[in-house]
Amino acid sequence: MEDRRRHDRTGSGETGCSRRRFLAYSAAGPLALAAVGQAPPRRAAPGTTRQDFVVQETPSRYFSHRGNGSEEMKWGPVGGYGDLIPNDRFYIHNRARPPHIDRSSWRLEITGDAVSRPRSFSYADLLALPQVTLRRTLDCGANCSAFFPELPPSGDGRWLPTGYTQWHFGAVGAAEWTGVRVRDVLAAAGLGHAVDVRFTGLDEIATPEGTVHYSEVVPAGKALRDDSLLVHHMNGADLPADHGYPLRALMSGWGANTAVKWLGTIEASVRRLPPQGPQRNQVLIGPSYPTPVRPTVGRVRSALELDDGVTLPPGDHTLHGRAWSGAGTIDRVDVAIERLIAPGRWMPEMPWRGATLLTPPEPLIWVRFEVPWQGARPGRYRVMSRARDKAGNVQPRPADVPWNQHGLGYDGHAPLYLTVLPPRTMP
Ligand SMILES: Nc1nc2c(c(=O)[nH]1)N[C@H]1C(S)=C(S)[C@@H](COP(=O)(O)O)O[C@H]1N2
Ligand SMILES: [Mo]
Repeated sequence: MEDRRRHDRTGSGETGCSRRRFLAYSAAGPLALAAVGQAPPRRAAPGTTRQDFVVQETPSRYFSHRGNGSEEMKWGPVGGYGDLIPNDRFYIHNRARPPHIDRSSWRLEITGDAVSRPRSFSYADLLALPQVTLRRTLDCGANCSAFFPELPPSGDGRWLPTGYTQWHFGAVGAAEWTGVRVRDVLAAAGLGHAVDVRFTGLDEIATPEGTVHYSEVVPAGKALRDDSLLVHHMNGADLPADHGYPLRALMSGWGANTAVKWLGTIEASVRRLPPQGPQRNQVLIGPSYPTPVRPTVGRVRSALELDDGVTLPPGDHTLHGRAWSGAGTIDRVDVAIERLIAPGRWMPEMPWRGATLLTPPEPLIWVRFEVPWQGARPGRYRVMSRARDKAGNVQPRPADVPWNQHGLGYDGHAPLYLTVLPPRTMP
C-alpha cells in the first residue's frame, strides 16, 4: 500500500491524505530532503495544513497547490496581466512559514573573512545607497519537474525523491525589482578579494536533522555583478511576506533558488563555502551525470497562456505564450499541435510553426509570443511550444532531456492538453 502511494503521480497535488501530510512535513520540495529514497516520516507536525507555509490567499483560480509552501501560478489568467505578474498572483516556493519581521528593528548582517569592517545595515541604511530597478524573470530551477519520468529511462531503479514538488509550467514569474547592488553593500563593509558569498534567510526550516536556515552560496564572480541585487520592492510595492519581506537576493538569470528571501546575513569568504541545508540537494545527479553538476543559469523554457485541460470553441484561435532563458534573449519560438486519433495515438494537426514575438526581446525577461490556429475542429489536442535563445539553447524533445534525481533543470518542450468542443456543448 505504502509502495503504491509512492508511485502515485497525478500531478494534482491531491494524491491522498498520507502523501499530503508528508509534503507538509517535508518542507514541500525536492530540495528539502537530505537523502534520496528515505522513508516518509510517519506523521506531520501538529497543526500543520497545506497552507502553513504561505501567508497570502492563493485562490484555486490563480494557483495550483503543489504542496505546503509550493503554490504554482496558473497560466490561464496570465494573458490578462501584461509583461509583469501581479504580486498576489506570483508563484510561491517557501520551505517554511515566512518569518514575521519588523522592518524598523530588522538588520542585515555583513560578515566573513573577505570584509575588513563587518557591520550591519538597517533598512534606512540600504535606502541611502544607489537604487537600481530591473525587469527580470524569476524561474524555479525545478520548474517543469513534473515532465520528468519518475523513474530514470535507463531503468537504474532510483526514484525521484518522494514528495518532490510536481511543478508544471508555472513556477515562474516576472516582475520589476528595485533594490541595491550586492557589490555596493559589501564594499561598504570593506570588501577585499572574495571567492564565495553566502546569503542566509531568517526562515527556519524543519528537517530530519533539525532546524536550518535557507541559505545559498553564490560564487563572488556572480554575486558582485552589476545586476546582482538585494531587492526590497517588487512591482513598485514592498516585497510581500511570501516573497521575502523586507529584503531578498536577485541573481539575474540564475535559478530562483539563489534568490534568498527574508535575508538576515551575507557572508563574504576568501575560500569556497560548503552548501548547507536545501542547497546540498540542488545538484544534478543520475545516470547521465557521472559527477554531480550544480545548475546555475536558468534554462530556456516556454509556456502557453492556457490552463491544462481547458476547453475551447471550434473555429479560429490565436494561441499566446511566453518564453524565457537565463542565458540570453529569446530569438525564436515554434508551436506545434497534435490531435488524439485513438487512445494514446497523436497525429500532427499543426506542424512546428514559427510564432510571432510580440515584445522587443529584452535580456533576462520573458518574451510574449502568439501563433494563429485556424479552423480548430472538435477533438482532443495537445499543444507544445519550443523556444530558442541567442546563446543557441533550444528546448529539446522530452525524451532527450537527461533525467536527474531531484527533478531539476527540465528544459524540454512539454504537452498542454485541451479539448475543442462542438459549439452547443461549450460550457
Ligand atoms: N529564505 C528562503 N529563500 C528562498 C526559498 C526559501 O524556501 N527560503 N525558496 C527559494 C526557491 S527554491 C525559489 S523557486 C524562490 C521562490 O521565490 P518566490 O516564492 O518569491 O516566487 O525563492 C527562493 N528563496
Ligand atoms: Mo524553487
